[in-house]
Amino acid sequence: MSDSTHTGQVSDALKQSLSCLPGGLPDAMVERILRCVHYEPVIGIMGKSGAGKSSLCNTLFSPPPASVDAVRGCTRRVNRYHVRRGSHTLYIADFPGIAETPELDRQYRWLYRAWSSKLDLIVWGLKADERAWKDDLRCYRELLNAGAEPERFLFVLTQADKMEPCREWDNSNHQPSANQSENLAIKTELAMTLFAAVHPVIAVSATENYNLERWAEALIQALPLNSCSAVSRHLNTGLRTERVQNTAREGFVSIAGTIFDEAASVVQTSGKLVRQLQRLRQRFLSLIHVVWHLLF
Ligand SMILES: Nc1nc2c(ncn2[C@@H]2O[C@H](COP(=O)(O)OP(=O)(O)OP(=O)(O)O)[C@@H](O)[C@H]2O)c(=O)[nH]1
Ligand SMILES: [Mg+2]
Repeated sequence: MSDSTHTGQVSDALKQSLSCLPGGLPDAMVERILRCVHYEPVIGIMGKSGAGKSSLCNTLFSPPPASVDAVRGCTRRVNRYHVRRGSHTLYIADFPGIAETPELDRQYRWLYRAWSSKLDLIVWGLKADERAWKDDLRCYRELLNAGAEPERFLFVLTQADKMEPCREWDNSNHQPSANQSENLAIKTELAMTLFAAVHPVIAVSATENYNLERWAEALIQALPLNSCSAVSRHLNTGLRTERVQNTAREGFVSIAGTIFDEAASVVQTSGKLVRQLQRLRQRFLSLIHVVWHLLF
């Protein structure tokens, strides 16, 4: 069955469940719900050149959208990838990396500032084996000073397999050694402190497929409520874990609750009606919970 058939059936069922509300309220509420369903999030990927931003972005989607270069910085402008699944669209803004040359840096820092307010979330790649994050810190603080909100940033430790002692990486199980794990934990803690990160910092390796499920869960948790379901829809099947789906579903139910409360506030309420509205709200949100997987 197509996306639009599902959406049509769900929208009819939702309107039916709200039919005791007066006037055009059920239609208006369902229209707001559908606007959230078709919301098109934009996720930005920022950080130093060669941090592995494009590679990380490629682990999310299939076929991989970004180009990757081993030596030269290869993202020169903001590549805006359009990812479609059924009637749903997600935009990925893959940014050129900072700290390549001072001239490019001036341009790129301007670019980061111009875009930061347009993004639902900014994933900031920090290379795990990098000794100095001074350029990242400077650029991040500039963005905060220009008004960016710290909760919009999700820092991620990239290329975890290169963490010292890198020769100890377990190539068969794609896991760090005990020494590497210890160093990764120290580096993760350092990133949390230096950047005063709002969301957990997680160490991943895109090429080794290491810790990507945990990272996808952190990504969905860090997103604003209005975009987490829409983003979850586009994750590669392996990354759409039970926890990812639960978090996204709860986020959407919470948005539906807000839509219900705003609509209910215009209804004249007596004591009896308040109790009826509470029961209706519960039934409506249970229905949203059940039909979520048909919408996303
Ligand atoms: N070992 C290892 N190499 C990686 C990993 N992620 C990326 N790389 C390699 O690091 C190099 C740079 O990766 P990119 O994804 O192009 O980095 P970028 O941050 O997009 O670089 P710019 O576009 O220059 O800003 C490439 O050779 C990748 O193959 C990883 O998790 N492990
Ligand atoms: Mg790139």
